[in-house]
Amino acid sequence: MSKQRYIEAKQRWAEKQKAAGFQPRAVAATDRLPPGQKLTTGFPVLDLGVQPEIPLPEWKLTVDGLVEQPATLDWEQFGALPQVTDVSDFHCVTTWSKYDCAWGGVAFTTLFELVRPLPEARFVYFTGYDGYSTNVPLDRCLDDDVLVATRFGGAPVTREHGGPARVIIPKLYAWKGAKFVRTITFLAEDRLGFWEVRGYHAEGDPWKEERYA
Ligand SMILES: Nc1nc2c(c(=O)[nH]1)N[C@H]1C(S)=C(S)[C@@H](COP(=O)(O)O)O[C@H]1N2
Ligand SMILES: [Mo]
Repeated sequence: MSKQRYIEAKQRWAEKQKAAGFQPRAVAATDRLPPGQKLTTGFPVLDLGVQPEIPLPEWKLTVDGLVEQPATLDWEQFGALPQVTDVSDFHCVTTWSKYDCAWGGVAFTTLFELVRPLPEARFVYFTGYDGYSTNVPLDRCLDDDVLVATRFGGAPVTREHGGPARVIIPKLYAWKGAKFVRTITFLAEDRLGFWEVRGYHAEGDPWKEERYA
C-alpha cells in the first residue's frame, strides 16, 4: 500500500468510527490493558512508509520554541546527558498493546531543565526526520517515564522502530511518540500534528479512549 493510500485509509477509519458514534468505553482502574486494546507479543512497525536513515555523525536533536536556552545536540552531546531506563507498556491507537517495553535514553525532564521553557509554554510539538509531527500537552511530557529513547531491550533502537532516537510517552497512545525525532518545540498554543489534523485526538489518553477528536 502506498504511503498516501495508507494515510487516507487511517484517516477514513477515524471518520468512520466518529460517524458510527464512537464512544469511549468505561474501564476499571485496575485493568492493565486500556479499553478496546488487544495484547500483542510481537512488535508491529508503524510508519509513513519511510524509515529515514540518519548516520549518527549527522544526527541532531533541536529543542527550541518558548525557552530561555534553545539547544541543538549532536549524538555525542546527547549521549553525555544523564541516561535512564524505564519499563513501560505501549498502546497503539489501532488497538494493539505491548507490555514491558524496556527503553533507555534521556528523560524528557532532563531536556526541559536544559532549555528552561518560559512560563507561557503549555504544549510540545515534536517532529521526525520522516516529516512526521505530533502535539502533546506539556504536563503530559513531564512524567518520569517520558523518554527520548535510544535503546530498547538493552540494544540501540532499530531504524524500523525509530532509531537513532524516538520519543516514548507511555501514558498516551503511541502515535504521540515521534520516531526518528528531530525537533522538540515548546509552544504557548496547541499546534496539531500529522494524525491530529486527520481526525485523531489532541491529547490521546488510552484510559479515556481519546482516539478521535
Ligand atoms: N516519525 C514517526 N513517528 C511515529 C510514527 C510515524 O509514522 N513516524 N507512527 C506512530 C504510530 S501511529 C505508532 S503506533 C508508533 C509505532 O512505533 P513502532 O513502529 O516502534 O511500533 O510510532 C509513532 N511514531
Ligand atoms: Mo499507532
